[in-house]
Amino acid sequence: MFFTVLTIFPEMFDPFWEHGIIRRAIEQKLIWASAINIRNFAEDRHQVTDDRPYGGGSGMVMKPEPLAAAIRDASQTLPGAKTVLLTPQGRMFNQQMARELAACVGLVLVCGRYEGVDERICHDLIDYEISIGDYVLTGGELAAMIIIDAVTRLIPGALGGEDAAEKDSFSDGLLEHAHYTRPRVFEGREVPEVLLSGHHQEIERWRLASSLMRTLLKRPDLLKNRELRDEELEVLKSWGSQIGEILKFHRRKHE
Ligand code: 4FV
Repeated sequence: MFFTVLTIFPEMFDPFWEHGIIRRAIEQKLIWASAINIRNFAEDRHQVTDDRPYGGGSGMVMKPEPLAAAIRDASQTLPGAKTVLLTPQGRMFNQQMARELAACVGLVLVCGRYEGVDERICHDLIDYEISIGDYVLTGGELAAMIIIDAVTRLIPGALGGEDAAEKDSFSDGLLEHAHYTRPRVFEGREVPEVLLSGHHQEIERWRLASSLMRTLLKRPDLLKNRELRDEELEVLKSWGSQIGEILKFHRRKHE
């Protein structure tokens, strides 16, 4: 998969390309990634990429000409790649969108700065407007890194274990189960016995229960209108009957 980032601060990406899963994916030629300076496409000798907003007001706006030239150049270099503008106006990024983007041949990620980009860029040069959250950043670069990171780890082989990404939070719409590693006892807290049992079925059932409980407690919104798998239904029913017993006992005690 190809990633081209258009930014006035390409050097921000140097450390990003050189560490962890992203570095390994580049070394394994699972991804090709480059950050291009939009200033290279500004024709004036000061390579100006921003100007004052029409209608007045504070701040500056990114000029359309250098941006359009940069996007067209990147799109020619990456035939079939989708162009993405990182903006608070965009569709909210999530794991499902990461999966969709991972199916693309490439992404041209446009990073705004200042108050944003001239609106005329969005009309016919941008395929997707994506937001990473309802807050305002000083630039789209961090958002571009988040998208490249979340998409790259979904590329087969990027995480090492073939199926590692399938076990992700949100991969099945639930939060991930609790994780434990050595030591068996840490500051008086023990690792759940079942995880030491070697009973893979029991361990899978425990992990499912852990996932459901964490999702129920921390993100009940994720369970709303979500189809339950049989084994999930079984776990919730068992909890339901246990809660039923407790309530029955409570009612009897207070009649
Ligand atoms: C942003 C977001 C974001 C807006 C003006 C860059 C800034 C500045 N991008 N998700 N939230 N962008 O705040 O993606 O140009």
